[in-house]
Amino acid sequence: MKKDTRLILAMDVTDRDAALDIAEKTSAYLDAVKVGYPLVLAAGVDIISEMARFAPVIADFKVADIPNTDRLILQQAYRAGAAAVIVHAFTGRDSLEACVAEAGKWRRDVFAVTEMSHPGATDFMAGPAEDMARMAADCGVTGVVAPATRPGRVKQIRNIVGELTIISPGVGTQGGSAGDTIRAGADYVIVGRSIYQSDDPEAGAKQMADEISSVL
Ligand code: OMP
Repeated sequence: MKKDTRLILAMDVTDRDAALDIAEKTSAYLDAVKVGYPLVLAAGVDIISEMARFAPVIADFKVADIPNTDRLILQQAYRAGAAAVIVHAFTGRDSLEACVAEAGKWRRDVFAVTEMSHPGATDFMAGPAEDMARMAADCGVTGVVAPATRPGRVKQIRNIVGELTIISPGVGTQGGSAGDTIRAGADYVIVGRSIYQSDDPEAGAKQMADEISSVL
């Protein structure tokens, strides 16, 4: 993945044409676009290759199953044109290893979720998040997902994963700040609604990219 603007747009837009229009308008400011269930279920899996015309696509399928099912899901995501897939780490080492092996076959990336960004993540996920980050690094993932809503946690997870890539959602609508998240050690921030729901997504993406570059 290129590391230019360090901005990943979460394209949780459920209208295919609107999503493609926003991708085209914002692509100059994006290092990647993240596509998940909302858009893929609305528009079909071909939306991944259509989006890939504008930016590398991270398929956010939060894969969380037994190793064989995980492997099959990643295979389909990469076949559809995804540059990377997001998987859960809580399913354990064997499942994560299957994901890393499949990513390796395709020479693509895989990111493992540690602690999520929403308040409910503190109910269960926060406790084992550092162990999950350690295991994910040990399994050979490309990187991990860590919460921009808690920059302190990004910093702690950075200490665990070393040079691995950290991508951080929760900036904007969820309350996180792009600058604080990058300063805490994230490589990229993931931003959705505060860009795609704004009156001018292109200006919104530019503003976010400028904010990031101001702290680099
Ligand atoms: P906004 O809240 O609209 O900026 O979107 C954030 C995006 O990041 C959504 O696509 C979420 O599904 C995703 N996300 C989180 O918000 N929190 C997480 O902990 C993990 C993810 C993710 O894996 O991308």
